[in-house]
Amino acid sequence: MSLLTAVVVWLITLAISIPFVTRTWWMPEAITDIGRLIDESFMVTLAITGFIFVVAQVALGYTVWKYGRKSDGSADYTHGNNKLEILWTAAASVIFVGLTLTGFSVWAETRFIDRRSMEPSEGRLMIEVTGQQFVWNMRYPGEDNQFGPTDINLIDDAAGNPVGLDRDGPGGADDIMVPEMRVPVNREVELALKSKDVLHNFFVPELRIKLDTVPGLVGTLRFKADKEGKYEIVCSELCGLGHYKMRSFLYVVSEEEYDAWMEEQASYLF
Ligand SMILES: [Cu+2]
Repeated sequence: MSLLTAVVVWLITLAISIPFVTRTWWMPEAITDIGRLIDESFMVTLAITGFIFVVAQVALGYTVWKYGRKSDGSADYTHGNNKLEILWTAAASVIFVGLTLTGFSVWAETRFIDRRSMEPSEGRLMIEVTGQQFVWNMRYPGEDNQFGPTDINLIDDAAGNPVGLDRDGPGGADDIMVPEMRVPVNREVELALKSKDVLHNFFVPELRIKLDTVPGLVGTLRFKADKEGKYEIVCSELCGLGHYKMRSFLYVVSEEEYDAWMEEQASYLF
């Protein structure tokens, strides 16, 4: 009977491991350099924790098999083993701190940007993303590369002004508001993430970036997509009844296609 239990434990372990080894239901392919580095970091973590998981489950099965209920009662009672406690606590600490140190720079690369104003950074395409129940609003600074001022009294969803942009303010006349995101391939993009109402979360799986949008705060994310295509933008923070349909799309297109689109958007303004 103990052997049967042990075999069941081992079979479950094997079944759980198969999708990870064969990469069934895997993540979509990363489309940024940083995304690929994050994947590397992820694989190192998965290999270490996966190895420990399998070893622990094999040991569990073996223990059940060897010391399961037996008529001769051969198992001993133990008060614990300090040496072992110290050993595995130290080992876990080394692994966790080590993984943090190796993954830290990759993680920081997409997030730590000096952002005290809404001025576009040198050479980057700046896009302001405002989450609201239940849509994503993208704002481009337009030809002058400067975002116009906003005023809460000017917010009017029905009139196509979800962020209260003041068209008469400095730099406001040419700002472009769209429900979808379009960026040129291989261009550094910087996002300023905001929320109008509750917490949302901006997530594009292929970019491997994800950040809460918090009312009153400006979050920043950076990316440089190197593969053209259409990618889903999802809200991954439960934000209300319509959360499930809060999605948009990121289009990574050629420089020419992007310019043509920008021109078309600008033509609607005047
Ligand atoms: Cu949301």
